[in-house]
Amino acid sequence: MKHDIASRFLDIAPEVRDTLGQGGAVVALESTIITHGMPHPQNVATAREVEAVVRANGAVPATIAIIEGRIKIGLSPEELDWLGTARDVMKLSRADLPYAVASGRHGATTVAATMICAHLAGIRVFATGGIGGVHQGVEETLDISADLDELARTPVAVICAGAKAILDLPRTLEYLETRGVPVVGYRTDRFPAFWSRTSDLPVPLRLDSPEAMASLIYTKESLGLDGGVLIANPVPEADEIPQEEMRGFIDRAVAEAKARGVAGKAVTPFLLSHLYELTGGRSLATNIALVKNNAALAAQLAASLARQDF
Ligand code: PSU
Ligand code: MN
Repeated sequence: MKHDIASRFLDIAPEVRDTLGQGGAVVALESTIITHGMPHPQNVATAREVEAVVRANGAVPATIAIIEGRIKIGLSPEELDWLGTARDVMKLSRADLPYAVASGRHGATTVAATMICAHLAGIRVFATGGIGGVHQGVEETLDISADLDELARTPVAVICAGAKAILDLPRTLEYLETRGVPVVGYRTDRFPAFWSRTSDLPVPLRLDSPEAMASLIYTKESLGLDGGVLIANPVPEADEIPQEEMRGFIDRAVAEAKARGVAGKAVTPFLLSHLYELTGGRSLATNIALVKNNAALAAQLAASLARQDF
């Protein structure tokens, strides 16, 4: 545990606490994907499956959410079920996490907030779907996800399938470079675009095994370099929606969001649900597949870090 103060606010599930205490492998999982990223009941089914994938790959899952102001590190099956249909759940990033805790609210953690909570609990690896990034039209809106700055400051490795192509991907990568975040392609030279295995962009760095990534994280920590590492893991080929096919859907969804004046925190959830309609549900099937794929890699990485076999 990072601070004793933090323990006042954290409820760490017994299995997670025991595993961390023994230096074992734990993978943090976010909850915004459950409350704001997928429809019910696929959200709960996916959350369960993702936890099972983490276990099958040698680590203990810790899904993170705020319930009545308590920071939960690891949810019970009942809590997970409840979260799947709960109302009045805030979408929490760095800016509003302490508000939700102080006022006893419920909250789902985004990538940024999940990193903060994972770090407080002593978890070094976190699997998600896609990170937030620089939005298209940033010149007008200044909409840059707090996920990017969190990656620059909090030492948690985030395994994602790249960033959603609803974002401005070149500027997202540029921003990460400026802020000193290592962006590593897993067995790829191209930055993946969430539903699609590749974008047109090269990925800055490349590693081909969980052990090599564990070595990078260990070395970065040993050198006293703070901040996280972003690992970009392409969706499996069988589940992808190729870039050319996705582009038209994305352009329509982004235009619709703009026409309706959707802004701020609502943008990402709106685009995800609109794309679900436009693709006849295919975008969701891909989303589920890529999250599971990321959970497997995250567990392998956490296990390697725990064994120090690099
Ligand atoms: N990836 C998904 N579904 C999601 C998100 C990412 O597949 O719902 C969420 C993550 O929690 C991410 C957030 O942190 O969207 C980014 O939101 P914003 O752009 O408002 O920062
Ligand atoms: Mn935003």
